Amino acid sequence: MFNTILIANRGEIACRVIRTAQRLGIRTVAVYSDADAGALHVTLADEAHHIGPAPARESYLVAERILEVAIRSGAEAVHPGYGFLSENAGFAEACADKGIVFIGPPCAAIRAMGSKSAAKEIMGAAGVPLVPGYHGHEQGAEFLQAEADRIGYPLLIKASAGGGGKGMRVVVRSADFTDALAGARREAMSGFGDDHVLLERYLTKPRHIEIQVFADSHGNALHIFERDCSIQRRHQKVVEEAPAFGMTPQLRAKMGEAAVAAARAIGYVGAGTVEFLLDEDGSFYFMEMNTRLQVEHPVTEMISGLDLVEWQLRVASGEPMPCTQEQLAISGHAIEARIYAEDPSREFLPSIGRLRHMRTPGESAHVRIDSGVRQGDEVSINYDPMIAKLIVWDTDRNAAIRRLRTALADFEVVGVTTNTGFLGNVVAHPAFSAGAIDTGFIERHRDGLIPESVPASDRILALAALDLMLTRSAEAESRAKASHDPHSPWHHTGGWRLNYDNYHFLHFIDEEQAVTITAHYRPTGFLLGLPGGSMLVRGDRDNAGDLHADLAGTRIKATVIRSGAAITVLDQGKSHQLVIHNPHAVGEQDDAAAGRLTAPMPGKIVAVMAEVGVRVERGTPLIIMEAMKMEHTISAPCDGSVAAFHYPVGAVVNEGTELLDFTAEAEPPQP
Ligand code: MV4
Repeated sequence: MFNTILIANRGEIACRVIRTAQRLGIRTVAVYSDADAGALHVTLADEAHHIGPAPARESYLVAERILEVAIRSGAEAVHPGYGFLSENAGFAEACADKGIVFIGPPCAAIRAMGSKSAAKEIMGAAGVPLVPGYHGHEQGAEFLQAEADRIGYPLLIKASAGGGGKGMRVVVRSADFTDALAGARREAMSGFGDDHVLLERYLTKPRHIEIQVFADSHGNALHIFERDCSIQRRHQKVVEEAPAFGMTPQLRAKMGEAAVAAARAIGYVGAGTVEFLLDEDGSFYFMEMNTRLQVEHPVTEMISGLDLVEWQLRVASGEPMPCTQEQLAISGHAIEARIYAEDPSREFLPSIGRLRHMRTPGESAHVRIDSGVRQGDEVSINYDPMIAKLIVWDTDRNAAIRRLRTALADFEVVGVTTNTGFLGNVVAHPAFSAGAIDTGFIERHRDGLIPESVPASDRILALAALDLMLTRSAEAESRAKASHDPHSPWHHTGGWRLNYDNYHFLHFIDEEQAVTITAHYRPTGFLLGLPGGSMLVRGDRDNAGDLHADLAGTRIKATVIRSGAAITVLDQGKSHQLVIHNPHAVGEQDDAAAGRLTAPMPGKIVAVMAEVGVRVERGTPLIIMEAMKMEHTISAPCDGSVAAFHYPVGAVVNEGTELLDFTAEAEPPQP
């Protein structure tokens, strides 16, 4: 076994690999870019080395730099994680050349699976079922037309060098084939520099079923059952589960056998995944093989009780696999949801900004969270916006679904928009519970899955108002204590007015609408005037900052997070952001906006009005933001120049996000 390994990755997978390595007593070396200097994986590792600027092509993808760190740190092996260099045969080869173990398959196996048509050639020869079609070298249009007519329609034209759904065209009738072929070729050439295509019968409602395989260097190979990854959006997996709904032991054995045959056909060693399309009639067909550990491997770990990274480390160091096929068994059901910083209501646009608040459900035998970020971290535009993987396990699928719905509702994030509401709608959908799942699930049920933005309910407004009043009372109390005359009536917050009932006006902006709540003081709390009527409320905050509220006799616990003018209420699994609005201080607010270089509220950068390093005078517009269908100008707070803009035009940022660095001009010496 290794003494020291380098993890050539970042985020949750780097943290995950470090966790297992440290459990095995292995020293861990991390690498990080400028943007990840304070990242969790850097903190967790035993040592960490800077490898370059934020862009992955200048850091995590620079093989030479990673190898140089491996040699300098004495790492005997490199774990590539997934993505980045994990399926780069050249990197695997470069490791071997330096006498460093690449924790993955032989580079020949990586190369063999790199081309779709070559992969199909090998798999077909190994007896692995292929979709009826043509994947040979003859590419003449007439020949391909004849092949298309032989295969039948609907037909799929796929770019051999393509992947992830890119370069695919469906042809429904023979007369359309010639034009479709020409179009597919053009796209393949421009997209991949290779216009080689393959033809397949088009499966209209397939499921994406993948088999986890493992092989060691002692000739052993086995499978660790299947995962259903059909819930995808634009070829990006969203929800994965194991075992697959409705899978029979017989079909599982046949698919497992085919997957192991595929692994053996390329002399595989290590963790791999064989992806199949499962047709409605129970036929299955090889799609592709991934020569790395997959993002979704935790669901396999949860139902098998195995640690696949431990297996990777043992096998890569020359040990045989810890188990035989006969010793493996499925227990229960696991589901994974990928939590992204993205806005489903804005076509899933990435949402960047600082995680002002992040609280995850408690982990247990039922709930696992693989994350590479924590509260306070920036979610940047540089990398994949996945915040965490939320994995649940229970004894059966319905129990696991219930577990996941609760855990998603308890997953609190403020500072970026996330897809947790969307994920909750997916797993709550009757079609999901019924197992009516195939690769078209999200498109088919799309309307019911995207959370719609609705005005704040009286309950949300009451929680925001209560939190505001508790804050004002606490601030007044601390002011009174700090003053020389603590008992002065001016410190009294009871809203005292001569001959009038004691109350405050609370002004909010909600979904671009102004909302005013009156808060009347009462001996036991506040009587709120809400859009739907009056409500007597009271409450207090616990040490964790949670709000324990009594709303007209209903006792609840909610989270209310303030950041600047924004107030976010997290209640019943939903997050609702309001903006505190003081109509009498518009000038001040504008001045405040002019002085700050942070986003005044969530919005989109629509224009950058200055150049880095060029002198500007106080008040010169620097950035134009669009928010709530209004334009907001971020202006120069004083004479000086912009040192750096942090976000490009088009970026969607959250309230409080630092937008630029500004260098003030030195004040001329006072006479
Ligand atoms: C197919 C198919 C239907 N019939 N091949 C999409 C990307 C690549 N993994 C292969 N893909 C497909 N190949 C035939 N003959 C449907 C898809 C497909 C798909 C496959 C798996 C998971 C999600 C998908 C989403 C759209 C299309």
